[in-house]
Amino acid sequence: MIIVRVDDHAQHHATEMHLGQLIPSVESPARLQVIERAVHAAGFDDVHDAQCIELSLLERVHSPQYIEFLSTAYERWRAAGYAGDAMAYTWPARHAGQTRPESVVGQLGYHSFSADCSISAGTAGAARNAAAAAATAATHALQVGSAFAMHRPPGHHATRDQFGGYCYLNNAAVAAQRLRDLGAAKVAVLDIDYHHGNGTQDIFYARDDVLTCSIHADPANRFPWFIGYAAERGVGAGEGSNLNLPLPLGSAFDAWRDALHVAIAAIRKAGCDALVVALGVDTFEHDPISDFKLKTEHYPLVGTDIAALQLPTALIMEGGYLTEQLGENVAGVLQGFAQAHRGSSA
Ligand code: SP5
Ligand code: ZN
Repeated sequence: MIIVRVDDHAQHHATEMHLGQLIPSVESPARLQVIERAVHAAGFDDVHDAQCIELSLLERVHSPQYIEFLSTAYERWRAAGYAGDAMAYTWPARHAGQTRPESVVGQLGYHSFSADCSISAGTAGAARNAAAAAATAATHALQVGSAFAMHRPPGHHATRDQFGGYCYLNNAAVAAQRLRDLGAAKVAVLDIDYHHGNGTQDIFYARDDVLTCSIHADPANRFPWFIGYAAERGVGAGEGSNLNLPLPLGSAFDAWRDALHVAIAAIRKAGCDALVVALGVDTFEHDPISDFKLKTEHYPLVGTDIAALQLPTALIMEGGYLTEQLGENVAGVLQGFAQAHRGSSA
């Protein structure tokens, strides 16, 4: 398995609105340091730099207007004289028109859906590097069988033109689009982060060439609250190409693994020829913001189960917050996967 690394992620450290208080985001630079250390300690030494990502690929996933907004928002915010990180305070009211305000303050509301993250110095660059890592991992996956994009910030909450949930560019969607562009006829995205992959669902909702599956905490009780329900199955040509498997709060590995097997069966049935794994390990029993009950010993089994699909696979880092076992849990998935995946001789 190839490991794709990024530069400059530590310059992204946003502010999070948490139950009435602004705090440094739990999606911290320290997360990636811990993950990098554990992945290397586990013996993964085929490490490649992320290659620069073409704007044309990003624009097949995100709107050009949004990409431009992201890359200039922090400077515009500071130039307007505001302090701290760039953060919205007004979102479009229900039944509001589609007007996109001129001011950076209005645009922050237009281009975000939650206040758990903001745009700091370094956010645009780190997000771009993460998307680049995801695209690079997709390319390597087709060439050698599998690759892991080891980056932050995560991506699966970012929609075509909104950030939220610590996510700015949808790295998993970029990887899926890259796989399509390189010739995979049908791509599956399997999202195992604790939270629903709303952005990925949204981006591919009307498409039949990307099957999106997500196993997550019931949104009736957890972020992202308004999306992630089982009844959401896709629309138009994409009807039947979205599978949501919400689980009750407190779910343990047995129930979680049953859902994993449902998703894997759906991916097999759809005849997908490449796979993107949105790899969050915030399902861990001691995760500071989540409440599933997976244990460290379960993560290699997760990797093994996914490898049984025997598809070219790009594993894309998503959530999982700072705990003593964060790195070990990520490396555990990779090890379980690598041992069971036969890769490719191409
Ligand atoms: C990629 C990902 O896992 N995003 C999750 C975003 C969830 N944000 C809302 C949850 C708020 C938790 N706040 C934590 C404060 C810790 N004291
Ligand atoms: Zn998550």
